Amino acid sequence: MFFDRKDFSDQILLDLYRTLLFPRMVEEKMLVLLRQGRISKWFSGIGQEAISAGVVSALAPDEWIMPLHRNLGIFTGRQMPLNKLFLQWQGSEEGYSNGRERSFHFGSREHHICGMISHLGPQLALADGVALAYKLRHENKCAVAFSGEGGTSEGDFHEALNLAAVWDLPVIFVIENNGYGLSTPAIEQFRCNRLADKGIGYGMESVQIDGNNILDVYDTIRGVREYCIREQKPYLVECMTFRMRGHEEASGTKYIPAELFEEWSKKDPVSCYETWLADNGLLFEEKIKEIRYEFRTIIESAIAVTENPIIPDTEKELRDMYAEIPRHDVITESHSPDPETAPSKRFIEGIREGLWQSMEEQDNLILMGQDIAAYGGAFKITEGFLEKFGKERVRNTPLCESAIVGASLGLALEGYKSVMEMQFADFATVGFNQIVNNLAKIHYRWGQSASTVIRMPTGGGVGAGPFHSQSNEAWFTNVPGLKVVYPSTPADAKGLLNAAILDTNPVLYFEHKVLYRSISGPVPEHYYITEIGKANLVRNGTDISIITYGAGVHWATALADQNPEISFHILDLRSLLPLDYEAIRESVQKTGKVILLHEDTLTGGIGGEISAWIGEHCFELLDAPVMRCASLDTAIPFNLQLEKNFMANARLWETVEKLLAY
Ligand SMILES: Cc1ncc(C[n+]2csc(CCOP(=O)(O)OP(=O)(O)O)c2C)c(N)n1
Repeated sequence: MFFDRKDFSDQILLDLYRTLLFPRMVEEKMLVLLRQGRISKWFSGIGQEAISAGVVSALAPDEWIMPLHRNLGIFTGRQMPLNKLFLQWQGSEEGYSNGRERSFHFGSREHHICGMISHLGPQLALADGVALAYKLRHENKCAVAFSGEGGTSEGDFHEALNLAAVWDLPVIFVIENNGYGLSTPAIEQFRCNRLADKGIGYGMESVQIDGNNILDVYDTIRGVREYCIREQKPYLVECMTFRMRGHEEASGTKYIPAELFEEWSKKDPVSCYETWLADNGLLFEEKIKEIRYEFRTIIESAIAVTENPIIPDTEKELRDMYAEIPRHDVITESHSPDPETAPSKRFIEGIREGLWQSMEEQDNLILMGQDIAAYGGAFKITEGFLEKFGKERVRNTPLCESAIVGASLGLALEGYKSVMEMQFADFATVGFNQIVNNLAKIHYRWGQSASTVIRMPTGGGVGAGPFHSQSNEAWFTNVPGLKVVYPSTPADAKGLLNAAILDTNPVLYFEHKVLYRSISGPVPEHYYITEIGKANLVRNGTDISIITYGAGVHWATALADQNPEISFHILDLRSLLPLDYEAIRESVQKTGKVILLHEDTLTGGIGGEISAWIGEHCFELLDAPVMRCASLDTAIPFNLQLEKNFMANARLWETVEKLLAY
């Protein structure tokens, strides 16, 4: 292997050796521990260490890295204490994730490392978000994200690279091409000659290098980093390497031809570099022994302190799913505002005003979404925002929901808040993984908050068919770590949006499209919040309780207006996650007869969950079975008559009659 020392000092060359050798020795120890059954799983990076060591050495210590499962060298290269790493790998409470995460699936703010979730691909867009934060602050920094060659087949790879290119973000995308996915060879993974060639398609500079040559990696990344910062552009680096062990230790290597191991063992990154240093008089045998002894001692003493079993604390487990909301002195409007003092506005204006005032209040708030800038968004909610707040904060995005949700998390890592407009709630499906796995779980996993809001224009009634009208809120109420809010009045539309933006957790904000321009009501002009998790008593009554939200609130009040002889008790939940159980209990107590009404389909809708809770906790308060009134268990149809028939509202009166007659 040819090493070109360029202008590197002896000290740099020796430091690189140490950064390269240490993870190799840690790994060798891990393999022993694995055989002894002291750790459960290990993804080996033996043979690939030069990539992590070169990358981490070329970056500033406060530049974020998004490593994967074979990048031990990133963690050790950032000087993370080895004993804490061992504790992490053994699932100890004293590791980096309170025993909640395995192997490399954790991060550390202190070390500017955001570890992966299991899914390959989504971490790439986080680097975009971080790089956007650097760019907005005009900092001389760039972010780095890793992918294996297998991971490049994921849609997330495409979205992240395209977004970085379009937004001119200083990100280095590093592909570690070790020839195999789990067992799948590169020939069954892609058809381009070199993965570096993909850069051309994104309008991005790229290079293919020898990933086993520490000096090549270090020098390339150093230069590429300078380029990314100077030019404010991303760069793709393909590092050719080989994995000398199985995908993970239990999976073996039978599927890899033996000749490949022979060939690549001659290119071992550690021994080749060691030999070169020795040949050039920079290392000698005694020194090598001394360094290895030093490392062995560190490693042995780090493992010695690892045997504390976790005593589960359920309260703590539940609490840690969410980040604490910081104290603030914003006015909380908990009830419907006074129509005498607050001007009447349409629902859409409530949303718009909340967004506008939040943008004024918080200059670290970024808006992102398709067509939201000059065009003002599909529903014109952000019309005029570009002119007022500028194109850095009001950002049109390419069509890449997953990358934008990922970027919002990257922004959060760097202290920015963002509101993403999902053009229609239906399209959350293509950002689903980022929402339910990355945003939702990160705080529980390693204490990082994901302070983002996703606006979800939702619901039917406009004849828009199965993919522009769905009620998909229940997909998310099943995911701990998320908050789900769903206003029904203009005042709550504003207050809940402001609260969502102030919250430190990921909040899905559902806004019903039919309500946008059909509903008006008093909206206080000042900046205020409506507390998340608090329901609103719309009507106090004694015969039947209707517990509902969104459009359901208006169906219920219309029905109550038409039937004044029945005393309806109507509760607007406003928040679906968390639910206001106290208000639900009070509603049950008031009438003993409960209808759970929602536009969402019946099976698996939130009504089922609330019904179960009432059955468990309020059984003695009931005078009749809890009834659910929901939309049909079908896709939502296009034809208006079919759609009307689909809607829960079509069966509301018959449900009331049934319950009254019980
Ligand atoms: C989205 C997703 N699909 C499948 C897997 C299972 N899986 C884990 S690692 C792996 C192979 C990855 O290959 P590559 O990206 O080349 O990285 P390498 O493991 O070779 O470093 C697979 C299929 C996963 N983690 N995520």
